[in-house]
Amino acid sequence: MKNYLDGGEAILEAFRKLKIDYIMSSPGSEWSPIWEALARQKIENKAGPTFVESWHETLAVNMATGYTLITGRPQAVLLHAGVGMLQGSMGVHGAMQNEVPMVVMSGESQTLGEDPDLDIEQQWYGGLTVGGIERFVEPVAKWARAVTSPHTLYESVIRAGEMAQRVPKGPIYLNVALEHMLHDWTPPTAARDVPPAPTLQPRQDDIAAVAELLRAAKSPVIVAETAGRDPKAFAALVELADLLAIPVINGRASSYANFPTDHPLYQGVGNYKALPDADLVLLVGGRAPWYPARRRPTSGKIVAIHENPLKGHMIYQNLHADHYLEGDVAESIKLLTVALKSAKLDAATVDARRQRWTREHESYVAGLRAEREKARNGSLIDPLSLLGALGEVMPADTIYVDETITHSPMLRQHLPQTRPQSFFRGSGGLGQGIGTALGIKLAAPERPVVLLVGDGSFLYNPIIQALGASKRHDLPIDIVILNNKKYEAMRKGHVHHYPDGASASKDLHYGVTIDGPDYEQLGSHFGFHGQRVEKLAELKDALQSALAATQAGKTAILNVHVSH
Ligand SMILES: Cc1ncc(C[n+]2csc(CCOP(=O)(O)OP(=O)(O)O)c2C)c(N)n1
Repeated sequence: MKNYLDGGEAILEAFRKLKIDYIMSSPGSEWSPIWEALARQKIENKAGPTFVESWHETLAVNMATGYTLITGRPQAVLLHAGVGMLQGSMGVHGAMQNEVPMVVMSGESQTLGEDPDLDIEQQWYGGLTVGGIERFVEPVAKWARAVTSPHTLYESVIRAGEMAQRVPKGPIYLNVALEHMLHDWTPPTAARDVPPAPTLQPRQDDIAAVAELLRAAKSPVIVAETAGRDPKAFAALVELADLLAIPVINGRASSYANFPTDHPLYQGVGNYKALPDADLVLLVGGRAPWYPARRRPTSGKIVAIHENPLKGHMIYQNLHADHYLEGDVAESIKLLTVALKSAKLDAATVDARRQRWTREHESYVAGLRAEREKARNGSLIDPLSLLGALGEVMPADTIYVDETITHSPMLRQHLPQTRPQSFFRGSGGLGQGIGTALGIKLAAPERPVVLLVGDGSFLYNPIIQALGASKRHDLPIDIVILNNKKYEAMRKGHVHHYPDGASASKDLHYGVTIDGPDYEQLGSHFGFHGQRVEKLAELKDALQSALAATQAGKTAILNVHVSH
């Protein structure tokens, strides 16, 4: 057996130094140098990343996203040439929008068979080599370049991993020539262990100024949008809100569990009625908190808190911020709490506020309960009944991944989110939910993971490939399809713009009906559990059976026929 020390080993060693746990990949023939290095890693029983193979590029990227959403640590994604990269590009675009760090790589040949001393395979000459894959990737990645030589390869990968973690976090793409990977490599004489990116925090003066605004405020409000992606921020927000009895609202576009929904200060999603009278609004992790953006929701001051408040990937934003605290969200909130703990607080004002918002919380929760009870009517399954049943059946540490459309607002309002990292909604286009859920399961194997997905959205996913990955990598998840047999969002949007048009008048719609398959049977190829649920009376038992199946290691697909 020959021991090659080449560019493949350089890349794998860089991944080891970056403490990358997983290489998510969908195969391509440029990766034989990495596979050779991985085989040696295994034979020599050496520590290093685990190779996770997928049958589809979207899946490989999405699994990396899901894993990093839980752990915060970037992973590696290896795709094939320009074609694989294009296939995975929507996942990369989603990672960019979600500020998820990752190192994505694909390769092509530079010599194309013309080097008499290097017999590369012939498929690279023809359409496969495009001569600059990075041009495909530039618009959807934070940074995209070709590695310049075999001599810069190792440090280029290290730097890609370091850059991905820096603010704004995001996907870094490297085009690696096959020839560079096949080239001999001399490891650096003093290879370093790569430190994680430091946590950034705002200046103490800025913290003191905002703490004073908070201390003096009579009616402060917190609007949280992306804060809860980090469990430390979830805990820090609870401590700050508790200290001053500040009500917490999840922003209209919130995509994470930011604050415990059973906390007496929690006031719901997009429930902005407290904002007009607020004299101070803390906007925690805000991307697009108000709509239309021009409509300032308060006459009070607005403080935007995030390491990257102005998103370069968005074409337009108007946060109306009067102050910024720029740095890690958890760290900024903790610093505010420390400053306020040493300030003189008006206990009577804080007490009165707590009582008022506790009453408001109770009435809000009672309103939600009444909505759910009203929906339990007849034999059909109103989506609200499904959400109620999930709340009753699923354990408190369940992680929900949301890929629904018209049901999403009610889902975010009604699903219990009492633990950190119990809710995620992706960015970008449809079709990424299953992969994200599988990546989340990989990072949190002890927690139940439920994907809630519309029938239309489900069909954009690489379903068979994802079920294969669930089986092969032992990642059992619950897939609950909210099946209304249509793209309801399309119908709604059409009627919104043409309320008295031909379609609305004659109920004649294009782009709406879905004549889908028996979704519950799709898992049968893998020995998975599946059930079609059409009656309300069957729903709870069905959810329990699905949970039992996942606890026994099998993914479950529930095809729930919802009434709208
Ligand atoms: C990749 C991609 N293609 C198309 C769309 C456009 N789109 C947005 S919502 C939607 C309908 C989704 O249908 P479904 O999941 O059944 O939800 P419903 O509208 O019925 O609530 C479509 C097609 C998209 N967002 N992403």
